[in-house]
Amino acid sequence: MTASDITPIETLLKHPTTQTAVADINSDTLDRRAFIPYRCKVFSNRFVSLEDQPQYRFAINREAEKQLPDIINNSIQRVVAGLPDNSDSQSYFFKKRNIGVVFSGGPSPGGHNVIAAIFDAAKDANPESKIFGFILGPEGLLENRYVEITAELVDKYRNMGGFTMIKTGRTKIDSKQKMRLSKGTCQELNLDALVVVGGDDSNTNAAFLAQELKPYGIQVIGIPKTIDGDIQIRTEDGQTLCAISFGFHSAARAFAQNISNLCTDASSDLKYWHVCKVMGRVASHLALEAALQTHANLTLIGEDLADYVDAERLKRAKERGEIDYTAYGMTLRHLSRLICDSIVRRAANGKNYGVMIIPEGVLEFINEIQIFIIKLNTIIAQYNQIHDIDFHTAFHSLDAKLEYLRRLSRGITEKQASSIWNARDDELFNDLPSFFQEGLLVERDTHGNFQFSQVNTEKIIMDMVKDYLNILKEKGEYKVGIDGERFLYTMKRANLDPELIGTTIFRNYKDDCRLDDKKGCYYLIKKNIISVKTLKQAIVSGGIITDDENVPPSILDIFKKSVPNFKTQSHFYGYDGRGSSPTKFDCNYTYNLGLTAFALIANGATGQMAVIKNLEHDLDMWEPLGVPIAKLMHLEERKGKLTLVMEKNVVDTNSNAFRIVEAMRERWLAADNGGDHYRKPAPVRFQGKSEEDKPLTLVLNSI
Ligand code: FBP
Repeated sequence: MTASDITPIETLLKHPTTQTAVADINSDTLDRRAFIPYRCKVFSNRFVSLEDQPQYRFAINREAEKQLPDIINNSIQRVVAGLPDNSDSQSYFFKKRNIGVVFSGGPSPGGHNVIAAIFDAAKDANPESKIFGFILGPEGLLENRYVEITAELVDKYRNMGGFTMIKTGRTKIDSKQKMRLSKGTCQELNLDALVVVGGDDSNTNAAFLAQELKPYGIQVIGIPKTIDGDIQIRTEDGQTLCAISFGFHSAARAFAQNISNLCTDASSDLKYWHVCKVMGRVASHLALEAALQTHANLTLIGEDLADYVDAERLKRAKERGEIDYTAYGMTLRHLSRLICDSIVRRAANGKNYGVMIIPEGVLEFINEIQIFIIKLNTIIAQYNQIHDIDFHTAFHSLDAKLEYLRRLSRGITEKQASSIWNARDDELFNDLPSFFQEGLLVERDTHGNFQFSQVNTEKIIMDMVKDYLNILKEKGEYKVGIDGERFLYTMKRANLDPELIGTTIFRNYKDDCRLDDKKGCYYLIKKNIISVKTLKQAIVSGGIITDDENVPPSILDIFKKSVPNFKTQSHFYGYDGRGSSPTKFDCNYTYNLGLTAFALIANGATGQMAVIKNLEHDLDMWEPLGVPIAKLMHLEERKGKLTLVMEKNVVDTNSNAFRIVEAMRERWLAADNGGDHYRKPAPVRFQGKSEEDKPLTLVLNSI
C-alpha cells in the first residue's frame, strides 16, 4: 500500500462505521436503559398502604430494646393496594416530599434502579417532590454534598451496574458528632426521609439514624444491598422474608461465567489447576452459587469447615479414654491435606488438572486464623483508643508491627493488650510467612471488619498444598495415572509385552483393569518407582532388561508421563462481578425495592428495611414488605468491643442448597476414569428463559 492509498484519518474518523464502532454508548446499553422492570402486582395501584403482619415474629435483643427504643416495637408491614378511606392519609401519601438517598459500602449491581424507582414513585405521587443523592456515600451526608436527581440523570443509569451515579463510600456514622452532622444535613435540605442502600453495617447505621431522627420527623428506610448475599431475613420460626440481598445474583452469574470458561480451559489442555478465589468477606454464599452453576471440581465452603469434626482423631482419643478438643474445627494444615487428597485422587485417574473455588472469607472459619484475627482486632482497637496516632500510622512497616507485638508479649508495653498476646501467640505468629503476617495486620475497615479482600488467601492455602504435594510425590503417592489404552498402544509399537511390563511397573495392573478392557482404565506406577534409577531397578529385577541395558524409551516415556507437575493459575473474582451489569432478576428486584421504600415513606414508616418476600418464586408472587431493622440486631465483637449490629447470615449447612452441593461433591470432583461434569451456565441475557434466571441457591432452598 502506498501513502496515497491510505485514507486520511479525518475521513476515517468521520465514517459512519467508525462512529458506530467507537461510540461510548452501544446499542446494548441503549436497550438496557430502555428496559422497563416488572412491578409487583400491588404497585399497579397508584395508592398503596401498609398492613401489619403480626404472624411474623423475631426474638428481640435486650440491647436493641435499650438502644433503639423508638423503633424496636415497629411491626412487619405488608404493602397492600389502596389507602384507608381517610383524606388525611391520602393527602399525606401525595404530599410534596424531599427524599435523600445514600449508597453505602461496596457497589452492588442494581443500585441505580433503587434510585430510579424512588424517583418514579415520588414524582408520580407528587411531581414537586425532590430526590437528592448524597455523593460518595455517608461522607456526602456528613458534608452535605449531594446532587438533585433529575429525570435525565435517572434515565442515563436505569438498569446499569455500579453506583456510578452518586458513587459510594465506607464512612461509618458511628459518633455523636457524625450523627449531629447527618441530622444537620437532613434539616438543611428539609428532608422528609432518607433511604440508606447498604449491607449489614450500613443498615445498622440506618437504624441508629432512624432512632436519632424520629423526634425531628425525618424517616429512615434501609435497603438490603451486598453481593455477599449475607443479608437474609428469617423469622423466629424460620419463615423467609428476604431470601437474598440485591446484587448477589448478578455477581454470582459473572463469577460463574468466568469459572465455567476456566473449566473448559482446564479440560482442554489438561495442565493447570485453576484456583478461583471468589468474593464474600465472610459468608461463602457466592462460592456455593458458583459451585452450583459450574460444577467446578472442588469448592470450599467456609461454614462447612467450621463445623468440621475429625472423627478419626476423636475415636483415637476415646480409645485412650480422653477427649481431644483439637478434633473440632479445621486447621489450615488439615485443610491443605484435604485439598491434596482431591488433587492426588484426580491425578491417579489421569486428571492432573481441575478447577477449585476458594471463598474469600474462608480463613475466618479456620480456628487458628480466627483467633489471630480477633486478638489482632482487639490489640489494634485498644491501641487506637489509647493513643493519638493510629496503629497503622505509628507502625508503618511489618517489622515495626512485629516488634510492637513482641514487646506486648513480654509485657513491656500496654498492660491490657499484653494479656491478649502472649509469648506463644508471638511464636506462632512469627512462624507464618511474612506476606500472611502482613495480611493479618492490614488496616481494618471503618466498621472494624477484617478486610479479607486484601489478603492473599489462596496463596496461603496453595503454598501449603504445594509443599504437601511435594512430600506425597517423594513418597510415591502422588502420580498421574496412565491411560490403559495408551499404555497398550505404546507397548505394542515398541514390541514389548504389556502384561510383563504392566505387572512390573504398575501397582494396579491386574487389580483394576483386565487386558481386554483397558479403555478408560488408569494404571498407577508403583510407589517405590520415583526416579529413573528406581524405575531401572524395578525393570531389572522384573527381568525385562539386564543391569547393563538402558531403560527402553517407551517405558521411560510412560514413567515420565506419570510424574506430576502441579501447575496452578490463580484468579480473583470480586470487583469484576461487583461492577457487572445487573441481571434481569436484579433489575426487577431493585426496582421493586425502590417502590417499596417509597411506599414505606409515604405511609409514615421509619426504621424499616424494604424487602421483597417470595423472591425464590415467580414474579407474580413477589410481596413487598417493611421489616423493623431493630429486630434484626444482635451483639457482635467489633474493634474489640461487643457492639449492636444487624446480624449477617452465613451459609446454613442444613440448607437444601448446601446439602445438595455436599452430596454432589464426589461426582463433581470426578476422581474416576469417567469424564468431568462441568456445567455451562446460560449467558446472562434479558430475553428468553434459563435455569439461572434466579439464584440456584434460592431455587433449591425453596424445595
Ligand atoms: P459490602 O458488604 O459493602 O456490600 O461489600 C462487600 C464486598 O464486596 C466484599 O465481598 C469484599 O470483601 C469487600 O466488599 C471488599 O471491600 P473493598 O471495596 O473495601 O475492597
